[in-house]
Amino acid sequence: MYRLYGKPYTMSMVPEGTMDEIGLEYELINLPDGRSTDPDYLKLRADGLVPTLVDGDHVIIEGSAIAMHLADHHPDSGMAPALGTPVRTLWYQWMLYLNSMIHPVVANGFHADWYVDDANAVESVQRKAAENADALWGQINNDIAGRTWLCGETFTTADILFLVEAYMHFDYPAMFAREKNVAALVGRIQARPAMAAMLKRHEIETVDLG
Ligand SMILES: N[C@@H](CCC(=O)N[C@@H](CS)C(=O)NCC(=O)O)C(=O)O
Repeated sequence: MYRLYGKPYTMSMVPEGTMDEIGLEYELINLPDGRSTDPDYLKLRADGLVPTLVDGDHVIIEGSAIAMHLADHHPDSGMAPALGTPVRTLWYQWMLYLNSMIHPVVANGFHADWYVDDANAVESVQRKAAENADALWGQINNDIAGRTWLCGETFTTADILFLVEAYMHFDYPAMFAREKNVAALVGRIQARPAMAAMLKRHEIETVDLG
């Protein structure tokens, strides 16, 4: 059985939601808050962060990479578009864009103290991160006009990552009110039974986007 190391309301929701959508059984181990210093966990993931998936002898880190691995290993789920298709390329684009462009900005806001020595600068990092996040979601909003799901007509892991990143925005109710296409897509994603159950389990205060 898969074993996932995670924490509530973190990137571990991405592989967790992927396994829920596919209908896989897994053991979930929630770690205590903060970077882990447990030597056994550090053997799995050296930076002490979550998530980590143990799949037999195979250890995989990075929430988005784990989700892509799971989707590829369960092709019937349709969670990863078929190799060689334009939708597959779009899937790569969104998985990497959300992971590498949006998530670091979120992390800048949440963990501003990781990025500056001067405690007085923390607030300014947070403010700038918020500004940058708002600008990026505005661009995404224009980009996704008319889409049913992020990659087109099929629900994929990119939608799960989209949901997680949207709900990690520092002021998601205001962002949803401004960015109507983002709100509509998040509304469709969170209406799926597996996604609704996951948001509830993580005690995320959802916005009614129906
Ligand atoms: N891009 C990395 C992000 C890893 C990361 O920043 N994890 C955070 C949670 S999202 C963490 O473990 N933080 C320690 C803590 O806040 O307790 C991934 O997806 O694996």
